[in-house]
Amino acid sequence: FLSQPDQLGVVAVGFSGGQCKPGVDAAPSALIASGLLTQLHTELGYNLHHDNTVHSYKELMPESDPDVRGMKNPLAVSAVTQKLSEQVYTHAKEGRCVLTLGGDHSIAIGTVSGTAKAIRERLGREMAVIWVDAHADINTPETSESGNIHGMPVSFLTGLAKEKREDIFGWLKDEHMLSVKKLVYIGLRDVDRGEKKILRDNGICAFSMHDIDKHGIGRVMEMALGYIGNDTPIHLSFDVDALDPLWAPSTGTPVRGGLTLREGDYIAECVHETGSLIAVDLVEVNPTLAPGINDIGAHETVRAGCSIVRCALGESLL
Ligand code: 4U7
Ligand code: MN
Ligand code: MN
Ligand code: MN
Repeated sequence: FLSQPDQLGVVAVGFSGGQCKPGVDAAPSALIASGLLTQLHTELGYNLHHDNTVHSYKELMPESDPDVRGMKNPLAVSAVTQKLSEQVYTHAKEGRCVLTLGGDHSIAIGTVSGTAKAIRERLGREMAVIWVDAHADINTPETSESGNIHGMPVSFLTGLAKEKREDIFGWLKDEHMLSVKKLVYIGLRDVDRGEKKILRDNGICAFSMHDIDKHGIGRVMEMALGYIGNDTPIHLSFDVDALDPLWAPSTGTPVRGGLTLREGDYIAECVHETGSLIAVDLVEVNPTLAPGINDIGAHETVRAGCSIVRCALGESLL
């Protein structure tokens, strides 16, 4: 699906407005400082298309941003994701794979809408999304108890949540949308009551930690990729909190009982092996939330995030 498979578009998104804890905006710089982009170039052989900027989108920040339908920072998140959607679209329409370094998971409203539109225009097809996360991020503004938009991106992307106001996600048009039938979750273990009803009512394909314990990650990936089917472009949206806090403690909403680092890497490797990967998001690394002494937690979390990205983009063990 990539007309330029060795070309990688990179967007670094230093944005934290989809939730309340500062620091997740520092992740792209930390990931890049630890050598991620250099490795992708020198070890994996990608030609990088990157503006060498960590975008903070300061120019898009509204003077005041009151809650709407309980959503926090709705104008800021909408404006940033609208701009990001265009950035990602610009890479994807050239046939490049797109790597987005977040930022909190609200930014997936921008990344997924951008690739969905580009894939429709280039190939006349609908892509699939593999959402690897402890959480389902499918709250509507009405089911959300926190009001944090990083818990809502999937509901806006699938049209389960809608808002007429152009400046609050009303810019999302049909061409940006993802079908609930083309969505697969892996790693779920902290799903809100309203979200469980949404998953059930819409027959959404989801593999929880229970399923991974029961079948093993090998069988779960067979089932997940079997559901998507060969010959469907895949956008991988990886929330680092899918990993167990043992491996990735520096994240805003850690949940115990998660994936091992190897299981996370394996998921990414399997998606790479399909040859259908068109985009990767790595989100929710927060290097300022560092349990333990001497920032060990932050260092380990950044390292885990880099590993996931390298596996998705084709680093092999042998
Ligand atoms: B993340 C939560 F209530 N569901 O809506 C919510 F548990 O992108 C958490 O996956 C959302 O990190 C977590 O606020 C969003 C909560
Ligand atoms: Mn998430
Ligand atoms: Mn999460
Ligand atoms: Mn989180």
